[in-house]
Amino acid sequence: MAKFELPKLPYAYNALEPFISEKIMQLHHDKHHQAYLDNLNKAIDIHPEWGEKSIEEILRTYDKAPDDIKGMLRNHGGGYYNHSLFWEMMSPAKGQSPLQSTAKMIDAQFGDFNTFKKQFSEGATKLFGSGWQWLVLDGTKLAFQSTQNQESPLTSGKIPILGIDVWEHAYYLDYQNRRAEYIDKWWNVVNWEYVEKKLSM
Ligand code: MN3
Repeated sequence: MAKFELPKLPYAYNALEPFISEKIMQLHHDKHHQAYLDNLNKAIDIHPEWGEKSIEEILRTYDKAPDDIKGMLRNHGGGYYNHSLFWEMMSPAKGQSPLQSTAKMIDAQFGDFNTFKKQFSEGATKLFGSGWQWLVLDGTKLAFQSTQNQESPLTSGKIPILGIDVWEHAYYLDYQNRRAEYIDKWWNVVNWEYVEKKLSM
């Protein structure tokens, strides 16, 4: 019995154009996200007791899982969770800016928004291979984190606030090898309302 389900995209496939194309969103959600989900559910079929945990709990504790599903939980559980967040972290309401408490926290931690944006983008650009660049809560402080493959910030005790997928499947059809350009355009579709809500939780 499949425990986890594919969340619906909270907007139309073409809603993030011209920054992220309909074609990418279709493949990314319907094929890539679906594959992470299917493989996560396969792991849970092998050891159903792991299906009694939330995905967050799985990602915090998979190190204690049996060896035959540990890697599946890390890679596919992480991929399932990261993409579920990623769709929510973007919005068709293009060109938003950080809202009140977010702006305040960013200024306090990084000096100003442009410095924050530059450092986040640099982290995303320099990440070697496939992975994610995150803004996380580390205790009560905002911090950057780069993770390889589908590793979740939850595994190292951080809370993901905002993240960008820099796997080639996230941008290759639109930007080919120009990752920096993809990152630059991606700022247009950041869902700052989502970030504000996460930070006031
Ligand atoms: Mn992806």
